[in-house]
Amino acid sequence: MSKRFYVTTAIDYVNGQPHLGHAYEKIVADVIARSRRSFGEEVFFLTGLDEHGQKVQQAAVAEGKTPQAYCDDLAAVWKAFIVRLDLSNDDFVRTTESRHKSVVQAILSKLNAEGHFYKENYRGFYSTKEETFLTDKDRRPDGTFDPSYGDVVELQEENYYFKLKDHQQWLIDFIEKNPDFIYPATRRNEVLGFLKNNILEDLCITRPANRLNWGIPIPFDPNYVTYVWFDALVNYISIPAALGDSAAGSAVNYQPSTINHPLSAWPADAHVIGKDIVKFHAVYWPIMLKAMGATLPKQIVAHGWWQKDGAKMSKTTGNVVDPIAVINEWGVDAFRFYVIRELDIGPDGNWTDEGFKARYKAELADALGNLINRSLSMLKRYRNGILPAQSNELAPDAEKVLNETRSLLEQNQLQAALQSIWSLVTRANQYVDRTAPFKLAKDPTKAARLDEVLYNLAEVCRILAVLLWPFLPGTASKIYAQLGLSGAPDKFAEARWSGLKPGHAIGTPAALFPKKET
Ligand code: ME8
Repeated sequence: MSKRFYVTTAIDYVNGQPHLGHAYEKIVADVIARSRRSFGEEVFFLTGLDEHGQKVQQAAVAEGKTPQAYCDDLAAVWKAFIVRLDLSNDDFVRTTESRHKSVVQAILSKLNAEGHFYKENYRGFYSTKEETFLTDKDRRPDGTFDPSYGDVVELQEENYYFKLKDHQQWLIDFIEKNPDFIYPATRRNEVLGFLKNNILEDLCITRPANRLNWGIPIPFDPNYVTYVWFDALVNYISIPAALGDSAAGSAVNYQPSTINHPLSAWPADAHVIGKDIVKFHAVYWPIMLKAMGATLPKQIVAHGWWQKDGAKMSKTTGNVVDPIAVINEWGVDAFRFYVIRELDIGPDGNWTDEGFKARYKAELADALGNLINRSLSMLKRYRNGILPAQSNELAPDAEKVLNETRSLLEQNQLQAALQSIWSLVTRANQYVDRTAPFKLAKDPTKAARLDEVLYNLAEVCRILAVLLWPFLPGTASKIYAQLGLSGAPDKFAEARWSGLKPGHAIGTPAALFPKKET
């Protein structure tokens, strides 16, 4: 059985509100997953929820619920959210599931038995909001801690620590030898700079159960639960292990009982995450995996953060984008298109309602929508919807875009891939303007030329459906249906010229992106 292409998102804090940033990250991962499937690869796409920790415990108490009941209620909201985004995930992990908890405990037992942990008394500062210990290095010049840490309390407690320092030089060497491990290069350089200029502090991997009990119990010491980040990172390997992946299972010392069709996915090919959690994924996670004896993921794909109207999104100031409201009004594909077209993976992005509407009008309604609609309507009107003889006039343009798009998708250049696809949309719209089929139709001596033009346009529409499928799956399927083709346009190999056969009857054209009065 061949290994699947394995792509993940970060797992979201269950007590947060699903917002634009979460939606963006999931759509990026979905486009990557769908494009690989389109290339003919088998894929495993995982997303899910991070459900443990003090904040969840406190919020549940405040609502008079048990933490599990509180998480179950919110998990339903998140699952509905990903359905609205049209995600093609294969599984959905919740860190409170026993299939995940068993693997976390198996890893803890293994690493403990192999001497990776030690117990130590610590006196210092603690941020509950970030669930992390702070040191003097975290203070601002005036001696205070940044308000983003919330209330910082001084405490003294004994905990278990994971020895990270021993692995520091190995990690530097690994990142240097594997230039694609952290994408894009700006983030890679930041991580290398951090590792070369600081001595790694060992990682505190427990919290005393008498202070925080909403966590995975430490198998070798009942007085402790697992630090939420150690728990959360493990999701990427626990789910494959639980689904019978042998590479994952042997690394984590965990074999599920009976699995009929064991998964083969580890190592992950792409962990898609935001810029704020690069250190967890590019420093702690590789060291955890190395200590376990697991193969490392191929790539950490770190995207930037969205702002709205040039300012941080914040519920308190009301400066937020509600993805569901946008989807309700404009459709999921318009939303998916805007976030990928507007923001390349890496830099920060800025959502403006005006920018969204402008792209909707110019690129979706006037460019793509108009091309499909007029091409198919003219074929219907002038040739009764029947494909004329094959003609190859636009074949070189289509072929160029096809090759370019594939290579850009393989390099995570999703924004550039959309630009490339739109170059074909523009080319075909210019072709309509230049050849003027509505004039040709009036002149019976130009019938052969009109046949050529109509074939070329319909075939470009079909190829566009295939190229667009990873990005705009609903729209791509509608184009296929309007072309009278059955099945989904989900195979990249079918984007080769001459898929439409002469004599084929198309379906009924209909507007894909209705114009709106705004
Ligand atoms: O960090 N723009 O969860 P989370 C773009 N549970 N992306 C954003 C964003 C924004 N404005 N705000 C957040 C956690 N994100 C942990 C992850 S993984 C083992 C554990 C991204 O709900 C953020 O960068 O706070 C992260 O990748 C994801 O949303 C989940 O954030």
